[in-house]
Amino acid sequence: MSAVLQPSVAAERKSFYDRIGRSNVTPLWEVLHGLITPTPNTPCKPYLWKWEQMWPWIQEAGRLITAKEAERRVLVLENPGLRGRSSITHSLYAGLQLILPGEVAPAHRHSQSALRFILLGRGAYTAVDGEKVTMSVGDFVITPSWTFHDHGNPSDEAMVWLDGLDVPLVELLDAQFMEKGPEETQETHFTQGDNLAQFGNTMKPVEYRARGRTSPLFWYPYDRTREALGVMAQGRDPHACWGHKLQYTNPVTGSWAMPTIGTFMQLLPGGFRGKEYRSTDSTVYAAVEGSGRCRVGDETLSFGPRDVFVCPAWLPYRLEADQDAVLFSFSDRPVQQALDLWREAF
Ligand code: 1HN
Repeated sequence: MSAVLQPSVAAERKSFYDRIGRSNVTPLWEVLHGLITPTPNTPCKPYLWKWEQMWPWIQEAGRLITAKEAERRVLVLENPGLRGRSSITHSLYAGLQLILPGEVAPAHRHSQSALRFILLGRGAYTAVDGEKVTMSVGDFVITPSWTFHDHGNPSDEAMVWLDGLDVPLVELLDAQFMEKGPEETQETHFTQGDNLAQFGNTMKPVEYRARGRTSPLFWYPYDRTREALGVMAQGRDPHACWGHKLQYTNPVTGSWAMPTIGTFMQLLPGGFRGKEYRSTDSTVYAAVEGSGRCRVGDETLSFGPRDVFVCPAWLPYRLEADQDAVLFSFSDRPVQQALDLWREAF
């Protein structure tokens, strides 16, 4: 509003706002410019969680509480601009989950979709609607909305993964439901490898009928993804912004692997100096191999294996690699694209 106002006009307006305010009415002109901004005005800040700092805290959590008692023993990665809201971006949740040898995390299901990206260990499993997969570092695993899931670690190593969920998005829509499973641990009825055999070979069982948009393939093992990126890097020039980047897909529809969360893996060749990039989907990155930097705003986030960092919506950033670096990432891009909202610029 204009800076100089006659005191009488200002007082009249104030009194008007107060009167209508008591009946839950408010003038748009006082808030319009903060509401509809020329470019995204996200509370999300760039941030880096270093594994070397997180790992002692994860181990400490392991001594303080069991997986069963906690239901899920997770340290939530809260964006500094969204403290107290269990959010790593405005629309997404992320946390680091620890499951120790011999532990189980009991079965439950919820409307929120979840992804697991394995950072440490091998041999723990997740069971999704009666199908079990054993996981290793770099694997991407999906728990579709409203499917029962429990985790267990029969191995002799601690396992840590990055959980990514659409919790804030589902909360915004007030569409959440949750229930505990009838048993702590699901009876599983397929052998390891069955899910990949059915859907992981550009084929599908003839009798398959989709139950939703989420990929029926729920385990994307790292060795296949890494091999694909390695072969691409041998024969092609990297993209100037993102190097060699693959998007995980639902093999039956060719669309996103998850309806609300887009997931990616990219390889930045050693010495890569990426050009500036921005997009409207705030993005969470987890480094798998190699080291490098993300230059975002006036900050430099130096990443190595198992570090997690966030690039907020529309803030330009550049990626750099020292040796070949592999980055997993996720964002709400499928939602924005479905609503014709997504933009990128480079
Ligand atoms: C959940 O179900 C898991 O199943 C992990 O491992 C983290 C965070 C919020 C809500 C549900 C899991 C979660 C979660």
